[in-house]
Amino acid sequence: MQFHYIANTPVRSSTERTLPVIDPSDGQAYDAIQRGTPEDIAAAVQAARQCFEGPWSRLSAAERGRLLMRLSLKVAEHADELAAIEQRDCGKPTKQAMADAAALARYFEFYAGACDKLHGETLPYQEGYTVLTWREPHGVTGHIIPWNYPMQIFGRSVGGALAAGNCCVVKPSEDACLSLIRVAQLAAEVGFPAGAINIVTGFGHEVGDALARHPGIDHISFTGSPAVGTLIQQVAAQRHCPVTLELGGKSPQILFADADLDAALPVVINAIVQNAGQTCSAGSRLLVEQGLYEPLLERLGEAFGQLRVGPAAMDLDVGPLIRATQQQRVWDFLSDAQHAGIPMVAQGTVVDEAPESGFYQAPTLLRGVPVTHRLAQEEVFGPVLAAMSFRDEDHAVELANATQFGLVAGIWTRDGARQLRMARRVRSGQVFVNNYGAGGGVELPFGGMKSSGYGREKGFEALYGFTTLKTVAIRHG
Ligand code: TXE
Repeated sequence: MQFHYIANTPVRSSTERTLPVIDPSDGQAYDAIQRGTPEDIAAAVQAARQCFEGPWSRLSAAERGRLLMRLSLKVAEHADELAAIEQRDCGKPTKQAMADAAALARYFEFYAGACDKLHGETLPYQEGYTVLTWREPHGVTGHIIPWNYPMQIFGRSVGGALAAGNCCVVKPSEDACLSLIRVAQLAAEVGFPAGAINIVTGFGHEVGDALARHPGIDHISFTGSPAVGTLIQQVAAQRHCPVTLELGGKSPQILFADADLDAALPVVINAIVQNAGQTCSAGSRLLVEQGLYEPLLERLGEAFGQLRVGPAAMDLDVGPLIRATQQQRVWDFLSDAQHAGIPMVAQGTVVDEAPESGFYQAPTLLRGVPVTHRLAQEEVFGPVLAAMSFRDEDHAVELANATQFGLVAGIWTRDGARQLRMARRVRSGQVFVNNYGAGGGVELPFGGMKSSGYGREKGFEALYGFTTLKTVAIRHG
């Protein structure tokens, strides 16, 4: 049985109700979490506020940094344990789960070093004045985390917020909370004061909503679906609470005829099958210059055909999807494709060892996907790659920008001038040229344009979002 973690203490839900924890590899329940309530959120916010106004505010930036560094080392020490927890909870193949644990340690390391580098400025003003700006923490920040990369998203969001001097209330996804409860315990062990990191588990419409509405939350960081992002924004707007939203994408991989295919193909495949395609920055659209289209699809089809899907512990190319409704969502997209006559080029194989009760989906390559079809417009969040061809650079830009999203883009060409032109013209928060960093790059600011959201997490840039700026004008004499 798992508990909330509030003020460094395991806490039961005020109603003592629980929710099952399901292993996506076999669909069976193996543990239980607390089904939190608005009262539990209120308790967590109070603990965070007391910490923010008490022990947390007495720490210097350097001391905060040392604590974060201790947590980074502790996470690294417990990487195997955390990866094993995440693997079972989310259905991640071992390599992916280990990479996530390593990324979590790296986020804390990065933000440990950033704490005492964040500073304001002195500004020119009228004669006889000194004007300063101070970067102050918001206070208590709320973090609503999805199930696809719990540790990584916790690292980038909570790591940045703590570094900037905030205390945090975290609402993990009801589908994946176990690793985060453990990380909060590790934080207590290395000396984080009670209330700096608080975890309340439960349903989004119950505790997530209560968190977004709570007047004691001074900033909300949300990663999830556009629909829930809209709700959070509406709720937060009623009390003018600042929000950072990361709402996913339909990111294009754009291949010109002069691309280095040996370099591109493994990256293109990984960008859509990593975490079974349940990645906000998944490269889910493949735009290929006409002359390259047929030979590329042939090579890619062969590679897709060799991909193997199975239980997380088998550590194959792809693990299960998170839950039955996500599997159904992918099936719906594929059945729509079939009805629309969109040809399937190739599909991987679900291995015989995969229990029927698990949530498996073979990676699927589709070709000739019309730009207006929902497969080219909406986030599938499964291992489905939609290929289409383009005539020239203008056409590539038109297709790349023809969705509501704008999170990441990959551009593959050897032509240096075209690399820069394309990087400028594609509307997305990140552009990778001759590489594709799905989820990677702790140092690199990350966030979207258009319906992919706004605000930036990761990198030093995130610290600006987790602070508010105060201007102090002092008249001399
Ligand atoms: O997301 P939800 P779901 C996309 C992806 C996926 C789809 C649906 O396309 O197929 O969203 O996934 C909490 N008030 N992404 O339904 O519901 C919820 O408990 C406050 C992309 O799982 O948005 C969880 O903690 N919070 C994305 C978090 O929101 C609420 C990652 C995300 O869940 C809430 C996940 C409410 N009313 C899904 N309702 C990405 N950008 O990476 C739910 N939540």
